[in-house]
Amino acid sequence: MSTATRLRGVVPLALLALLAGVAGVAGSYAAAGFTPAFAVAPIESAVARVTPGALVTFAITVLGSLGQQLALLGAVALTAVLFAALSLAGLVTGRNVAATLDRPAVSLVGALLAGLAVWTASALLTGSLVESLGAGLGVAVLLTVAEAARLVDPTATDAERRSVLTGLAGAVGVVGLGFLLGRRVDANRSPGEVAVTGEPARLLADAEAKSLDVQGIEPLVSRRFYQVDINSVDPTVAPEEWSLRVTGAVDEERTFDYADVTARESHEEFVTLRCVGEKLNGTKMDNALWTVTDIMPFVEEAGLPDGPCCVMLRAADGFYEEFPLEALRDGLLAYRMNGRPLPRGHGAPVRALIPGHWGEINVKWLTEIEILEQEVDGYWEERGWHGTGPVKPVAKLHAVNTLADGRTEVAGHAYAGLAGVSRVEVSVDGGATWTDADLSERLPGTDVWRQWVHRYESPGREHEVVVRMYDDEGRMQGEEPTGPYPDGPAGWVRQTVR
Ligand SMILES: Nc1nc2c(c(=O)[nH]1)N[C@H]1C(S)=C(S)[C@@H](COP(=O)(O)O)O[C@H]1N2
Ligand SMILES: [Mo]
Repeated sequence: MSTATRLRGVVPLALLALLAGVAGVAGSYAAAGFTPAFAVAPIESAVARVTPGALVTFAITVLGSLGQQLALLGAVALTAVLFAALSLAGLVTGRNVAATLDRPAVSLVGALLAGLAVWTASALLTGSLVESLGAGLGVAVLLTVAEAARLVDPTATDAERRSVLTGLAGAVGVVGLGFLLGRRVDANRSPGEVAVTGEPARLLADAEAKSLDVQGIEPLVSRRFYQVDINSVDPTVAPEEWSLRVTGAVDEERTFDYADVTARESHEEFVTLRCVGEKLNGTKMDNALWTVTDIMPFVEEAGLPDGPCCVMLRAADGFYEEFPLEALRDGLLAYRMNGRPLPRGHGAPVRALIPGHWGEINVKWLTEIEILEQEVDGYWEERGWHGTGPVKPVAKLHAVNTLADGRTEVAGHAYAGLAGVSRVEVSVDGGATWTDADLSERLPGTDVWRQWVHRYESPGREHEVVVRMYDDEGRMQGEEPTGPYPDGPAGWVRQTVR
């Protein structure tokens, strides 16, 4: 056989294998939904772990959420290729055995072998034997159908092509079905609407009443709370299987379960979070009402000696952040958000809140509090960021409206963590003159943002609006603009308005 003929023989096999790989991913999604049992999840997090910090930073600061979508897409492709390689091995084995025995139908065994290999691989990757059946079935079904189409008349000149085309149709079917099934799995897992009552309802109503009547800015309790994760697929941790370990430099390591946390004295607290990696005038800053209990009693029950400087919080998604023990003293465990159980995307069943600090140390899906005698780097610090400290002050400008009376309305939020927000000033002439903006009434709490609004007679031409804030000590925020990397964006927000 000439090399060209040989190559021509390989192409349909490779195509079939690729289609099988795609069907395997679809089958995996059908069985697991968007959970860690989805075979793409461990691949994506493995890739994220080995990706150089500079590239991750580029993705965050330049690509934003597109970066995360690309990462997911890349992981889907990688998983499909992995499944395709296993499918190819199965296919080739099946056909070789069939040729040796001179019994063409035996090649169907290849489809079975491929399915078994993919099932095993997925189970090894995800640790979920049952859900991994979906991936194996997707592959086995697709290859069986395609091989069967070829076996109808294996010696015909178009046999391979018939097989590939049938495989293509099969893959379209499996992907469509997989998508529908996977979506159902996801929908079944999300909790229905729960009515909010009691203290949370009262506080949420209060926040709504205090929210400024302005189009285009989030109310004081965000309608859509931003989400930042190291992985696209979030952990699924049921309260009954959750536990929190207190480890490291303590007298005696302790483990607590969900009931231990929720049985404690709790209270409702407004806490604002902001991501160190966001743009200066970005949207990764939000506020919610959390049901919380203090973190320190758990540490003290394990016995906290005098020496340790620091703490490492670890999570079910493999995330970890380290910071001074001092900051943990104000730390909270949150298990409800806006009067409802903590959503999966925000760290269910229990997350940490570290008031006044950048979002990243507010570890979600918390599993371990490790007390340390020495400083070490956390996940983002290993990648060059310095996001464990207090947040920087900011006054954002998110709404520019024209009012019915022709005036211009500009508005946004101001936040400075525990330093508080006492005043926001606006300039509509590029910083030459300044006027006090109106502020929303304060919400109870020490780590909460405020809204500001300013209405003025438009000069009728292009002009530059500048915003700056003052904290509770009367300190004005710095003017100098800096990008997010490495320790968070700073400076006055400026915007050209016409
Ligand atoms: N386990 C875990 N906790 C995490 C993260 C994460 O990826 N994994 N992201 C952190 C970052 S960078 C931020 S800004 C906040 C965001 O919290 P949110 O997603 O609830 O808004 O969570 C922090 N806690
Ligand atoms: Mo963040």
